[in-house]
Amino acid sequence: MIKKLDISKPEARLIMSFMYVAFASLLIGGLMGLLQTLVRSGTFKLPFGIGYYQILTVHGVILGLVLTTFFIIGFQYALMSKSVGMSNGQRKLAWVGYWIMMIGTVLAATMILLGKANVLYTFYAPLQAHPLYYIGLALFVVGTWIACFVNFHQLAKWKKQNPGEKSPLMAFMVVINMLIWFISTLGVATTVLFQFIPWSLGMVDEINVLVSRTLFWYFGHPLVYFWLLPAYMAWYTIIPKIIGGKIFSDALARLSFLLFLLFSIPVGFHHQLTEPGIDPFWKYIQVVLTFAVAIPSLLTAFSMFATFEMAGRAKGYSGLFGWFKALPWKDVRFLAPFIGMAAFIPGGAGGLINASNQLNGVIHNTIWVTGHFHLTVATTVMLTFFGISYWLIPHLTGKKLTPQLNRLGIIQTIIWTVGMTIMSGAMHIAGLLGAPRRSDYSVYGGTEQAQEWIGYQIAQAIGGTILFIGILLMFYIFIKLAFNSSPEGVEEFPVAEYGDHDGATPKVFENWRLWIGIAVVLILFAYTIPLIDIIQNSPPGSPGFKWP
Ligand code: HAS
Ligand code: CU
Repeated sequence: MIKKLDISKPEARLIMSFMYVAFASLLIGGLMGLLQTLVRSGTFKLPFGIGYYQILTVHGVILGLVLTTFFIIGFQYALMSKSVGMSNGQRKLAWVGYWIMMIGTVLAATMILLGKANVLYTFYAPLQAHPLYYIGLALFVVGTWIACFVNFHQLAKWKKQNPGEKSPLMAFMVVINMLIWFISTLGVATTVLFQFIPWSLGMVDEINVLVSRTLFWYFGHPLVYFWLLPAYMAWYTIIPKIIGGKIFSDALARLSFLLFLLFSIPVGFHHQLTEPGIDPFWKYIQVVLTFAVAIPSLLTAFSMFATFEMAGRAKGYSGLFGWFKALPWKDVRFLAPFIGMAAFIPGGAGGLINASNQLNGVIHNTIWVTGHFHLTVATTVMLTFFGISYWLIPHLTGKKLTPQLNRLGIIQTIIWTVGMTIMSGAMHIAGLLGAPRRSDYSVYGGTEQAQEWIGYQIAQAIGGTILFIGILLMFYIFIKLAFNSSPEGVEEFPVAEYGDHDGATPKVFENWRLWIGIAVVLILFAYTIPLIDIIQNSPPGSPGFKWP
């Protein structure tokens, strides 16, 4: 039996505060996305002197950093409250983290809206933003560190109160994700504090571009797993309950998360394969490690199929694919994350293409990459986050997911799937034809090659418009879930149980010193020599350039 705790009213208020920010971000960021696809279709011009790179920065920062991080930290607090509990002191500290994140967000957002930070979410040097943009980002990260320590403290306290017991699966997973986040944000914090802030303040004239990008991608790749792992948490610990099944294997789930801790960080070079100045040998090593980090995702795919099949067989469905019919297709809490899983088959395959050196030369800096991350983060992760919201929001607000809202949710899921298939599909194809990413509309002097892209850009605008309708609908559903009065009781927080056959989990899985130690050794191995090489042999630094 898995022990379950209740989420108290003050805890629910804390978690909901994160959710409000997440869904407000969805609306604003989604609108920017719509505008981008319209601009790129060549049929629309931005009014009031608003710049394309300005809205592109809003889109990336508010969806990629703000929405995801607020949702994830809120959801993770919910998992922790449910599995190990939260003390009053921990909750107060969590609020401090929340407000620091908010101040950071408001600072950075203000600078973007004033047009003083048209540098995109990757803020590549030598593009330079206003110092307050970087200071805002730094504060945001500090706020998230407080969340890390609250989560670590929650599990440590539970362990002290339950000596010798295996930590609850949900809490184990949250702690791993926050370890990945903490270790990787050290890189981005270093470049922001020691390179970008002094440089943007004019204290130094030049910035070492390659060092800054390397430190960014040291963070930028683990960032995508920080987004993905909360989706996996729901797949492993929640979905089995929703489909009337059991967790396939506790040990396999933990192993997969441990492998993420080891392999998600020492791989940032796969975003820099085309950059000169990094020794090819170390690019090769990090590509090998990148292929290693696909393994826990393959384990997860295996676990999901096993969970589905076991649930179907237990309900009496037989035959090779009979179990497929046993899945609750009309339950949006299942359907949305399931489509997310299905999208990860092409999404993950695209990732493996990106990571292959020669193929990366074909797709790097093309809109194929944009197609890749709209399948992964904007479909796999987002549809799972929506799937979570359908039960989490009403659970926290004391409401119920009514049959009408469930139906609207299914329509929302279908709209998202159709819109994303059109948009991301068109992006992948246009990318193969050479269409660049991160770029305003241009006919490139009317060249023949650029002509080929136009049709796909119009398709992207059509997909983007459908997606925006999906965002409006999701926002409406969120408001209904949070505020609609429903007399029918409170939505359940689904927590899956273990199957009868689930064997023992090796004790070594909880040896944190060992796993963090191996993770650090791998990071030092993959980064020390190339970083020293980059620092010693870099060309002179670059002055800043500001996008008008
Ligand atoms: Fe990626 C670029 C490589 C996964 C996000 N990626 C990006 C960028 C983002 C991003 C945002 O190597 C752009 C950054 C920028 O602004 O420049 N990516 C990979 C690899 C993986 C991968 C190897 N990416 C992700 C995930 C993301 C994400 C996850 C977000 C959440 N990516 C790259 C590379 C680049 C890159 C290069 C740089 C490109 C360049 O040149 O700029 C792997 O983790 C993928 C492993 C996944 C699998 C799939 C397992 C399948 C599962 C589903 C099971 C389904 C079921 C349902 C059970 C092997 C788990 C069954 C249903 C049925 C209907 C049958
Ligand atoms: Cu990556």
